[in-house]
Amino acid sequence: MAATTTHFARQVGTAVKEKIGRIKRVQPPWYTSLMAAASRALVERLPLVDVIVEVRDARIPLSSECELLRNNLCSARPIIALNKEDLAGRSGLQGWTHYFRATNCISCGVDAHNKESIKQLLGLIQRQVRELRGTSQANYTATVMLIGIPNVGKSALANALHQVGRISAAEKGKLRHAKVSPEPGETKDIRSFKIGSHPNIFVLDTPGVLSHDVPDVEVLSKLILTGAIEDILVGRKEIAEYFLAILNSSDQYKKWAKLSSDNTDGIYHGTPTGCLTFSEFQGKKKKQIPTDHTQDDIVRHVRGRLFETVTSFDGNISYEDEMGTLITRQFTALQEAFHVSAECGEDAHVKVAGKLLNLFRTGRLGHYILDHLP
Ligand SMILES: Nc1nc2c(ncn2[C@@H]2O[C@H](COP(=O)(O)OP(=O)(O)O)[C@@H](O)[C@H]2O)c(=O)[nH]1
Ligand SMILES: [Mg+2]
Repeated sequence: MAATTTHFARQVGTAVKEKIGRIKRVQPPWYTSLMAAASRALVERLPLVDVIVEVRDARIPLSSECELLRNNLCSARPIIALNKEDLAGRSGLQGWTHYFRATNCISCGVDAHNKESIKQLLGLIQRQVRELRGTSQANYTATVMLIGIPNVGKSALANALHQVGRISAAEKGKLRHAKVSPEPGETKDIRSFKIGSHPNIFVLDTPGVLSHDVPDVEVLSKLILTGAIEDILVGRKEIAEYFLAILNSSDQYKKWAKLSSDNTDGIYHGTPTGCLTFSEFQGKKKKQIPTDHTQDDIVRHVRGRLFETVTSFDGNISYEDEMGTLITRQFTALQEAFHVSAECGEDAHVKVAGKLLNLFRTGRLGHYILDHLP
């Protein structure tokens, strides 16, 4: 990570650490009594399962390591599933899967929303099960545990494996659903889903677990940016500033030259050039039909403005204060791109930050891997 980016990461992590220090709780806010109970339940179950799939966020292959697993040795060799491959970029992940394989782990990139990708993960699980089963009878039953920090996509993977897995037509008719949510901490219990017959394979979806120790500030900021820890511990604006520092130091924006207003191929259908007043915005909103198409226009407009602001900036972004100046300009430019009314005053930048983070977290502002290969 570039030195300037580290500065913005540290700002987020330090703000959170200070807040935790001020509230003087014994445990950090994410380590709820539910998480403590879940951690105990997982430690008890770990020795009983046949295959462990450690689900990590592909954008942070190291920072999303599940500490509970590191501290509790288990007989099974875990499969490290780098989920959300679509957000990290497949090519960037290759080095990581090689790295994990070199450390004697089985590893693969996964996209929980892609059937082919799920089939590959299922293949790895079945291979492990076959090795364990050896020559035992056909009614052999294996249990696979999905384990990881919150929000890495364990429940989404459990659902996808359950859908894709080889189970009878009658069982397919009664598919169960684990709750999937963009907020961390939604899975409260360990639940089992059938993902194969002959041999029977069951996958356990589990609640996300984090350590009760506060991690290093940079890891903390990455966990917040990627959504493993809730935003409430620090202002959204600071998190979005950190994201903009990453974007400005990356190559992602360079792909968006065609979307800048110097290159209007009729791309900004109906987007305003000036700042809208609140009543103008309300009037416009009534006329708009909220479709994905509208969203796409906003995404294009946002990308274009980001490209313009970085490329027209004549300061040196390797200095923290100059990166800060660029980021302030970007907030102002994005206010218009996101149709945030100037009347929102101070709140305008917070609104922009929330919308920008949403686009980053849903992969609409490019691919990012925030950790560095050791
Ligand atoms: N883009 C993308 N989003 C995913 C993927 N897997 C899960 N998600 C999203 O990540 C969020 C957390 O997923 P969830 O399964 O509830 O995570 P859990 O807390 O680990 O069970 C949800 O908004 C999911 O839709 C993936 O492979 N790609
Ligand atoms: Mg879950």
